[in-house]
Amino acid sequence: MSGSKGFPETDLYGITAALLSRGRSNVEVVREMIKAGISIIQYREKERNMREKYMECLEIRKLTREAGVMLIVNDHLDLALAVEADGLHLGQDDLPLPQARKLATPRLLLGISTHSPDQAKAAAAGGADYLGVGPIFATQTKKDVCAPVGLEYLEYVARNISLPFVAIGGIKEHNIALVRGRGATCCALVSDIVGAPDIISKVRGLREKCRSA
Ligand code: 3NM
Repeated sequence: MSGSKGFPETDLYGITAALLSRGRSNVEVVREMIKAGISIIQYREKERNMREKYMECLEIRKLTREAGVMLIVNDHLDLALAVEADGLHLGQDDLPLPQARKLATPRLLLGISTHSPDQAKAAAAGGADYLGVGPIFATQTKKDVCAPVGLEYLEYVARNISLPFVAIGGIKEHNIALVRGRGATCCALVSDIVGAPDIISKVRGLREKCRSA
């Protein structure tokens, strides 16, 4: 997981999604993730307008900064810059990496979702700081995502790409040990964390499973 500027060595990467959060706001969920000891959090919110995202993300920036937690903003370079996030996470249909790099501050970490070896190689050549690798399993959380790539693509990245990466997609307490065992040191989760009634005990459970892998 090391080897690129600034990406933390950590086991879990938490991602927000208000609709899946049992009526809690993203801010409340982030507060719980921080208490649970998660050290990298992505602000991902598909249901709000930009002004609402800005206001919410600003509060999350304050919380994460106070806690020394890294904040990554999904999709929106302008939002990442406006709240002084630590990173931006792009999808394959977003602004291309070199253009984002040109507009970003030099310290902004750039991550990109990849779903195939060709995309991983292109991301490495295009200047990504870390990769999303998935979806490992089927997921309902991302609407326009491709079919699961399974553990084979994860193994390909672990063996062939020297950038840090996070495995993502359908990862939950019951299968995280399998994903770890196939080469992922860091796993990104949405629904299993934000949808947990008790986020702190969920994270504890996930970490126990990670340690057993
Ligand atoms: N990106 P859950 S899968 C945001 O494969 C996202 O790039 C994916 O949500 C990718 O943990 C995904 O609830 C959704 O399955 C992950």
